[in-house]
Amino acid sequence: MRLFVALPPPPESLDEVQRAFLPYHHAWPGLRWLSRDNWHVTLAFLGEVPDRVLPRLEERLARAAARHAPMTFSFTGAGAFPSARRSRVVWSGLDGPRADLVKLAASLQAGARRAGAVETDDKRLRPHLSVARSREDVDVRPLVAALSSFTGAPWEASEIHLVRSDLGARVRYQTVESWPLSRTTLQGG
Ligand code: 2AM
Repeated sequence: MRLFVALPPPPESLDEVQRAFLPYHHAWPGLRWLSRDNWHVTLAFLGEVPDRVLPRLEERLARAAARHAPMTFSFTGAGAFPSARRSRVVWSGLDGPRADLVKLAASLQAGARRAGAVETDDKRLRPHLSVARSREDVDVRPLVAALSSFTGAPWEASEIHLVRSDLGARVRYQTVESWPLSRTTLQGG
């Protein structure tokens, strides 16, 4: 099955992002706005994982989650991959302890690899919430500029989800399992 690990932001925070982008939908017909039900912050893309690897994978992810503490983020502005001038993916960014998030993602990826998930995407994480995609390059610089002052309320990232992605006419995401970020500051290191 095709799997990834993600942070599920709270619905109120997704509402804020949705409200911020909504006024621009009609002006950008080249963008395909993603279903709000599917919005998430990807931490690690694991690719195709054999069923037999799942128990070991879940053990490793649980262990990695337990080694990290909850973190506070807020959504901020807009950006695009690979660039605003030639965008294929439009996203909102995350303000907060990005270095901690990158560390969490690296530890999830390392755990997944050790468990036998061999297709993990090892590119360095650039934390974002994807909201739209396009098949062609779209110059979204005016959209990025218009949303530059958007900042959502702070929210706590306190758990990770292992999500199954079923590709088809309509992409479907289903949470397989979730674990709390349960390190307390008292435990140290
Ligand atoms: P995204 O985070 O920009 O939306 C499932 O495909 C999720 O994993 C999506 O959220 C997707 O992009 C993310 N992802 C990260 N690396 C990926 C890759 N190499 N292939 C497909 N999706 C990837």
